[in-house]
Amino acid sequence: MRRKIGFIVAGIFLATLFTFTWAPAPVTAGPISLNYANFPPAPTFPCVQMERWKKEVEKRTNGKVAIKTFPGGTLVKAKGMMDGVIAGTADIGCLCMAYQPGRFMITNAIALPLGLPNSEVSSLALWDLYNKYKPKGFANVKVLTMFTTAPSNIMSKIPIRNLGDLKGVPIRASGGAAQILKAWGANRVGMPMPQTPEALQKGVVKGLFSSLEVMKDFKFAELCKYVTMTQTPVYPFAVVMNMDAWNKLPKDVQKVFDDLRLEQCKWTGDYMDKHVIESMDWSKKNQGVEVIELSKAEKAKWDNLLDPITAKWIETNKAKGLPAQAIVNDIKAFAKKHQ
Ligand code: DTR
Repeated sequence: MRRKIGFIVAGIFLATLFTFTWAPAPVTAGPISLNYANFPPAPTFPCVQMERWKKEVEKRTNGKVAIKTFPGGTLVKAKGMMDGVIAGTADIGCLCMAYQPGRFMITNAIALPLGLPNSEVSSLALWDLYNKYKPKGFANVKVLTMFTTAPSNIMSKIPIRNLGDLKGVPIRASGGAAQILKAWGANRVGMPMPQTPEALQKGVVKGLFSSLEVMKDFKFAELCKYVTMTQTPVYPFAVVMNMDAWNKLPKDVQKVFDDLRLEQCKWTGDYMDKHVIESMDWSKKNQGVEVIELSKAEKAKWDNLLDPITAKWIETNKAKGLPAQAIVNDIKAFAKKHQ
């Protein structure tokens, strides 16, 4: 009896050993699962474009790929997005380049006050700019798409009808927009968008400088009853993927992602432009927001103060070895092409 049990135990042992050492690797069932991190809340445009991309990917790969989305900075926060993706905390992440301005010098040049007309045109120009210069800042990731916001305007609790009204007023903005607000005499306060609602509520700032879809998406229209139209600058965004995660994808899935790059750029630009209109209709009708158009003479004063900014950017970056003048010329030419 003992011998019999001994044989059975030995048999089980050998069978187990064989299974684990010699059996072929099991075929992984189910879809490839990827995490996609985003920093602002779900109803905002970076997350709306994320959900659209997820839907398209899942459809076009016939369910071979499943995207798990994390809005609201739950997986990676605004300023840590690029490093979070490089480290693999998230497979994919959406970042606002203005939050790390020194890191994305070339693509951030699209945020100079160049009078770009709308999100669709400037998104396509940004995509051309990225493809022409392939900046080092993106060398360690796979770029899945890029896009920009619509042009920025001042949203405020107090009416700003001229430069005098803006003098010393604390206004929240990030990145290159800081220099613009400074040139106009405002007191620029820097922080990423997700911290802005609290700063406005607490009165740390009296307004913000951004594209106008946030009036509805963040309900800023409930606090900011005035919008002063300046229509500059746009902000560039990128969606990037961890390089190892990218390299592990089957070729047919990589093709789906690649085919979506330009399409997603254009889709987001178009969505943004339409959503700004919706947001302002809602703000005026439901929240009684007043839109202030500067007179021609007043606007000329504001514009004159911005003229030196681009010239200074060219000079500083030329000294650092960047083809700065060519970059600015290219942005203008790309925008003209897409207009
Ligand atoms: N204008 C930039 C970027 C930005 C514009 N709309 C949104 C919505 C959600 C997050 C960021 C942004 C900014 O002011 O931060």
